[in-house]
Amino acid sequence: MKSMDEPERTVKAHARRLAGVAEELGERGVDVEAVLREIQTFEVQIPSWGVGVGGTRFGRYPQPGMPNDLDDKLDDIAVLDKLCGRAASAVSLHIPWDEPREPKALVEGLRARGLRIGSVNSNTFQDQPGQELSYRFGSLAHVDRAVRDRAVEHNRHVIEVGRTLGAKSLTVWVADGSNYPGQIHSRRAFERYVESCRRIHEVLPDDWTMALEHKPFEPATHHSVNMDWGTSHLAATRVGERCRCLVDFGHHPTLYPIDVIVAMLVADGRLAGFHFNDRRWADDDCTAGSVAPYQLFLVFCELTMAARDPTVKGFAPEHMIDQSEAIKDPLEALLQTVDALQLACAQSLLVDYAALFEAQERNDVMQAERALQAAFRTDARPLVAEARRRRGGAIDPVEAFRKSGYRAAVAKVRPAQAGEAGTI
Ligand code: PSV
Ligand code: MN
Repeated sequence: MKSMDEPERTVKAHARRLAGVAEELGERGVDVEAVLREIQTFEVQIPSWGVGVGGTRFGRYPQPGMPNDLDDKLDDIAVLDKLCGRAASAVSLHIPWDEPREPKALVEGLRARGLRIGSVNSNTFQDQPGQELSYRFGSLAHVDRAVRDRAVEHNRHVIEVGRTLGAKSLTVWVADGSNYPGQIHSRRAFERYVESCRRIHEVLPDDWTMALEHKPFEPATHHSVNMDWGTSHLAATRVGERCRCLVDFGHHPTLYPIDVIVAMLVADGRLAGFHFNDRRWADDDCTAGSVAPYQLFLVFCELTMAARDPTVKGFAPEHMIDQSEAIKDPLEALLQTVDALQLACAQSLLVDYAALFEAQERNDVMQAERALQAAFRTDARPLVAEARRRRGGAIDPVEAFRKSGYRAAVAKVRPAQAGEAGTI
């Protein structure tokens, strides 16, 4: 992709808006330079599966220029990373979806593009071609020891691949659960799940962590074996010291306050990190911050509070995006997502926490809420754009991406993908 010479009008408007917000924040006693520095440290991992077009069970509409292999995906992520000012340099892989043929060559491929590996994700929620022991009735929690062994073995294999790539964490999500009441013995299934996870934890390299991801349902329609943060926490504490809980924004009952889940996991040192998206139904369907930006902001407030609290030890959550775009250009959606995350991060840095805590102590509900809303309702977009610009990124990444003509250029060389029929 060519260098970013953004339109004069974008550059001028940015300078004007930045000066305006800097003046307002200066009057409120905010150290704007310190905020800009902190925004610049924000990083989020990009999933290898996130740069392709997604779909639903009704079908999938291919778009021109979609990536066809891991190299294409890395090319796309490198473009994204550059536009975002290097906030998205780590790539998270699902194995076997993006199993590298030559892990060592992948290390080189990442390095050549200024990227690096993030977490590695195991996939035991699908049978692979020719797989004899099926996951139809579960994987790590299956009643049959042989199936569990296979699923444990797969996770150990993912750790091995991740080691060669330089990864430091394994993410485990299983589809295990039930479609009908009575189908499985819930408690025993949970115990089998924990036992299998323990066998994975046993071989975890010393400097690695392992993340369990919960989800209430789907594809299991009655319940998932790891169905909520409480179950996930119980499992993690039983599995081992380096096992934590991952919070995917889509995986909660409607209106559940995700910020409070985060607070609880921080309280016990078990927050692994996030899969960012926004929730409309059961899973990773929407661009982060597109539906409930206040919820996203509240989560970032919890993170900022934890990071500044000396009593919270070893706080280092991993941020990752996990969303699926059926309609938008997936790269544009990811640009929008990184921007939304940086914005929520910036807003959380603008909260007057001293005033917030003081209002809480006085049971002054109004002033406590006003402390949050004053930050949320500040237009922090120029701060995010400036932080990005200082790291070589674009003031307006989506505009710069469109202007670059990248998608049209790759569409000429990437074979078109076939549409897929729905399965209903
Ligand atoms: C499951 O719905 C999930 O959120 C898990 O993170 C999977 O690994 C990912 O989506 C991709 O299907
Ligand atoms: Mn997820």
